[in-house]
Amino acid sequence: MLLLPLMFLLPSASAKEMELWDSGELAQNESWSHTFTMASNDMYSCTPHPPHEGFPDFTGWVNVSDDSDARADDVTIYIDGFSYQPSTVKIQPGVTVTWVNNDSAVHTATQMDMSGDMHDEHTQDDGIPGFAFGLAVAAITAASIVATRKER
Ligand SMILES: [Cu+2]
Repeated sequence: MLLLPLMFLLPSASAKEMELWDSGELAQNESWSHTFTMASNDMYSCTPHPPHEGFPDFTGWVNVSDDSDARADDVTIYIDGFSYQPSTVKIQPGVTVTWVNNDSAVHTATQMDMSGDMHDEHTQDDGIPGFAFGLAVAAITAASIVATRKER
């Protein structure tokens, strides 16, 4: 009986793997690398200098696909003059991207949360109904256990 709600909780475990990637703070000349394994189209920005706080052009895209024009070799993106250069890279799964901060200011390369946006609609939303339904089943199970105990 207890296994049933656990099965419905599993989709929320897979949703956790969708954790957003983040370089953390990079001082001048520091770098950070991330290997992209799955097809995706990730938008990213700098946490201390986000688009909505006066840095509308300080964003980048990492497009991961098997397309013939996607790069198979590892890529370096330079953070220079409050911009990502190049700002868009198109790579194949398995490619490692390295960000190097050339500015004296501290920057990050932080994946933006696109949940609610069409980009990640089905991957982000899948876990939530499963999780809610799992909670409901768990609540009913707990209630029936309590009810059973009261009968004794
Ligand atoms: Cu910055």
